[in-house]
Amino acid sequence: MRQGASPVFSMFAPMGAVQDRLVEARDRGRKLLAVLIDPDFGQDDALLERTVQNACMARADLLFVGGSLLTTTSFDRCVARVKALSDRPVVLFPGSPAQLSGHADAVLFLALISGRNPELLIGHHVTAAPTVRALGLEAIPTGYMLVDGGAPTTVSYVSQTVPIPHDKPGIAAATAIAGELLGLRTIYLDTGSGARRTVSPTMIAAVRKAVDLPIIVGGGIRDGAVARELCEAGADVIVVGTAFEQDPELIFALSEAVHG
Ligand code: 1GP
Repeated sequence: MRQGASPVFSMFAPMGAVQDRLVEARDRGRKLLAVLIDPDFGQDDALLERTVQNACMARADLLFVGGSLLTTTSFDRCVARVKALSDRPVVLFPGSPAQLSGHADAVLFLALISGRNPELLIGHHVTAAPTVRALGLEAIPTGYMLVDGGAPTTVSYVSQTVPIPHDKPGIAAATAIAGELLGLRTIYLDTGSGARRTVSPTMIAAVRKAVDLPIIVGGGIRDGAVARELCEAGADVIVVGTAFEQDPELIFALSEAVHG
């Protein structure tokens, strides 16, 4: 059961509510901003509080929590704190089956479809599924595609997968179509946290043309003009983590750019 819900949450409460928001945003051409909170970073209570409060004040649409490699043992506490501080849907972006919490509203149930690591295509899902069900979390079947962002990232190392080359939009489009045909409900194009380069607008446009699914884009996004360009190419949700850790006030400009 979800615990610690704020009264404001009732707007988003029904199962499937987060997925519905993604589809509605795509249908209406309304772009969404997701703030990614790394639970290791979230151990600093004051910084976490400031980041979440800024996210709410700046009208960020979603709060993602997760990371590909965590050192904290207080993942659940971090999610509970984010939920208690915010009136936004809290969505888990788990790097492993250990990153589940009943304090969240939903989980991106990620299949790393750009890779060929069976554990990340089905193994971790089998491990996590009973807990996801028991917690009553909304699971959003997500085709996660790692794209080369100019240098190896933690996620490429930890997942032991080869990213899609940055200049191969056709591979990304074919992979996204496969994900859609397999029944996945959203596509996440990511160059990884702190990447030097974002996913290219050309690749986003190719994926947009290939599938109807909502498209989430993250990795290396640091300024509003770039975020806007990625939205115009077809991204429905822009995810930013590292840039807000470095400058929590940046969220206001980014939010304005994304919301247009
Ligand atoms: C990483 O998409 C996210 O998986 C966000 O990346 O930390 O570079 O913003 P950044």
